[in-house]
Amino acid sequence: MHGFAGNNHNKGYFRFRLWPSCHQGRDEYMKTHLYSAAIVAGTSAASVLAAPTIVNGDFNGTPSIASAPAGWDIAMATPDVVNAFGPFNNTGIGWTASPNGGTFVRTNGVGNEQTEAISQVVTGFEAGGTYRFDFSVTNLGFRNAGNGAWSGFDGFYQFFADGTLIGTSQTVSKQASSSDAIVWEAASIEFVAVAESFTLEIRGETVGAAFEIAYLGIDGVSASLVPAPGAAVLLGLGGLTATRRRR
Ligand SMILES: [Ca+2]
Repeated sequence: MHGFAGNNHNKGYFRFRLWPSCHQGRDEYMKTHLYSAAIVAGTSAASVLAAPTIVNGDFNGTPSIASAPAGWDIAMATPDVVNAFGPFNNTGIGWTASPNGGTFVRTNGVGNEQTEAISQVVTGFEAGGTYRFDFSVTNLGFRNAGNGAWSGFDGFYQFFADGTLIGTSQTVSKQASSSDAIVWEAASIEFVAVAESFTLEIRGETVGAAFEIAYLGIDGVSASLVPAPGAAVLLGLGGLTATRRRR
């Protein structure tokens, strides 16, 4: 990067190329090329708007109790990184993989400060823009390894931006028995960003009271811009207006 900006030979080369040496006048040339630059700038702005960044939304990692996948922090209590065999799968059958595949995050929704959550400072959003998080959720239930009891409340996921609730998933229920395969459901939330960067917290919750635990799984979190109707056209017009003012 520094080589390009600081290289006088390159600068001179581009000056030579920018200024025409033949019939076209300098003013006329600049009008044409500023016009083109405005169009390009409008296109670039649209690309930036459409590129929010979540690191390791796949929740890739090594199965581990009381941990968060790479790129994520433990926000509350003790979430787990798990694969088909757990930790905490005592059912005797592997957990079905999510559409995202690989490892996923298991969070207990406990209904109090022991509720489990992960977080990450995400970037690339535009204040005022409408965005959508897509992800997969499941209710794992819990089989007691000792007496085989099958327990677990219904639960759901909450998403927070800098501590403000921005969306809630549908509620998911455990299967009828511990020998039934878990089922993943597609989920999404939409929200209006208030800043370019914020702390995204993903928290499991239970429909029950405190300590009535929902044993939940989540995987494959991605973010995308929800285009406003005509947004690209407005950006293009903005570029043209700026060019006219400069003339
Ligand atoms: Ca995954």
